[in-house]
Amino acid sequence: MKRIATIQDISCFGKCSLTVALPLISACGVEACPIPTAVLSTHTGGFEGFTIHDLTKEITPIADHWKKLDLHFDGIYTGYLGSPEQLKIVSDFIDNFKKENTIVFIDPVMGDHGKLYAGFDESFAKKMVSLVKKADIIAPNLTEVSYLLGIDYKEDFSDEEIKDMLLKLAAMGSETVIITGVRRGDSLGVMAYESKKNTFTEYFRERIHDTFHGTGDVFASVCSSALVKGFSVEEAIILATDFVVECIRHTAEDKQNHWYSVKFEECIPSLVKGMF
Ligand code: PXL
Repeated sequence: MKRIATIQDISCFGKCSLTVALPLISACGVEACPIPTAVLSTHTGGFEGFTIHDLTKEITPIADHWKKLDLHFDGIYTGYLGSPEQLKIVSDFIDNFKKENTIVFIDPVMGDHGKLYAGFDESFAKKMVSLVKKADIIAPNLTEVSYLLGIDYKEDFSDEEIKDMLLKLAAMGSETVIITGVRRGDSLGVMAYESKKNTFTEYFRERIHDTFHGTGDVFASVCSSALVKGFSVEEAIILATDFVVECIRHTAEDKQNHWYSVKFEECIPSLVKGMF
């Protein structure tokens, strides 16, 4: 069985980061080993008065113990990281645990819809660039792309502009770049570039006019799991996008009660079908 170490926060209510990654990586048939970087009472996208307890000091001792146990990871998947110090520690973790066959999947979680999440600033975004350089695969949304590349955000970029961004991001060092949340008329999808093959891939689905927190984490969890299981980049993108669309469709009917994330749980059976 393949194994992924996933490093991100645990938001106890709100379904994002680890509370999405753990069940979904497991559902894909991959062993999930979490390093929680912080405990929050909820995610930061719409709840007032959330609490945060930083766990930066725990990361290195956990990594040291894992090193003593000689643990091997087929994938390292990082998501929401809360401080420049955490970026550095996670970068050291990658240096210590990346072996020839380890896939390093970095989702440079920083913002959405043109805005940074609460607590992030432009200097953090600049430092995220050094972590992104360590990745085999990165999966930013367009907000994160605009901060990584220092360009203005807009909702509709042309295909040519997206291709240019993919090439610029690949030049930073990661072999595969996947940009999520690309709009094309009434469709929404992802565009990717694999530098080893020098090929562009894209996958678009119908755009649903509802947005939910946590869908980036759903995409990254499924995509990283599919990749460590040996699916191609194109196959992983299709599996992950179709699952996100299904989750959004399923949740949109109950948006008032479930505005804080998607009801991914009830869609797990179709994810399992695609994975095995
Ligand atoms: O889904 C990304 C994410 C992860 N972790 C925390 C968040 C968010 C998005 O708002 O607030 C704590």
